[in-house]
Amino acid sequence: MTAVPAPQEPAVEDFAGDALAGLSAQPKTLPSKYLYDTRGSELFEAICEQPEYYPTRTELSILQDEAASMAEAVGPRALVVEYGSGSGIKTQRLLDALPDPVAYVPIEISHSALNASVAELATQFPEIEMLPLCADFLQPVRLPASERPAERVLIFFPGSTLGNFDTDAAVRLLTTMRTEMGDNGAALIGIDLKKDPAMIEAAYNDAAGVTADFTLNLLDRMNRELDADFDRERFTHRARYNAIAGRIETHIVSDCAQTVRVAGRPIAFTEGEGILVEYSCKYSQSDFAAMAHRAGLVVTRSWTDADRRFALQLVEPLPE
Ligand code: AVI
Repeated sequence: MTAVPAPQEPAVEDFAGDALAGLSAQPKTLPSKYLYDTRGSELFEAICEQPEYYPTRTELSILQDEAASMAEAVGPRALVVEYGSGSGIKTQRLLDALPDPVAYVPIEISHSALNASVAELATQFPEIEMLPLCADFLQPVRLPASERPAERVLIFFPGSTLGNFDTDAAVRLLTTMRTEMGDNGAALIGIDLKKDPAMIEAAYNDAAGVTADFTLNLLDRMNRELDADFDRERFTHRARYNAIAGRIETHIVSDCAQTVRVAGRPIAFTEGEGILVEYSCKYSQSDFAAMAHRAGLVVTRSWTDADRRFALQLVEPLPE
């Protein structure tokens, strides 16, 4: 299966430019998308296996327990679009549950990740047309037409990846979904719910140190790719829940005053100074409904686990 490039090629990421801009800003930041090089993606898979990291297994259990009800709400012959292609088992559960989906369209910027995910699904679901699209899902794309006519578009965005965007960016992404789904479409979105802060913090500070390794891998990546000279031993992972903003804020914190070179430029750190590398926003049902409303969408169904840790929300266009 060959990936269909979007009409406009995805922009090449400018890691050096983004890193230097973020590290020169006050406070220092780095875009969270750079956490996912090959090693970072492996470490993220390992995070999902940690006992403290409840979102993945909770979302999977909802997909399993509520499959029939989701199938009924979505209906037959959907064209299933997935933003990103990193969620193999969740996609399988959804495609298994839906009645006669006509096509699967993963939208993913990395050719290799796209091809790997589609190769596996194509053998498991030979009757579903695979239409991979190599593009940045943050930009609106024209969806490919399936051979068999689709009843409606269903956009699948699991994993609470929406929570890695701040509210305005999340609303922009929901607005893109609203455009892409058309007037008859829907989106099924995984969100992590607000709960006991201790449980949330534990999920981002696992005892085995896998999340710390994932975060600090960004320093190794800059050393490799940007000719930087970070000493990992002089930095610490810190993930704290900000209850007012309702989000985990992950920082890489400098243990001492030091100057590091990145792409030939000196970057000075004071002792205790942090680089913000990720937000993981947690929502109440009403927080999410308000964001959806700003994007012209309404929550028509919501499925949660018994402990109300996580939710899968079905959103559809707001009636005119
Ligand atoms: C991908 N994303 C939804 C994860 C999260 O929970 O925010 C990334 C992650 N970062 C640390 N642990 C997991």
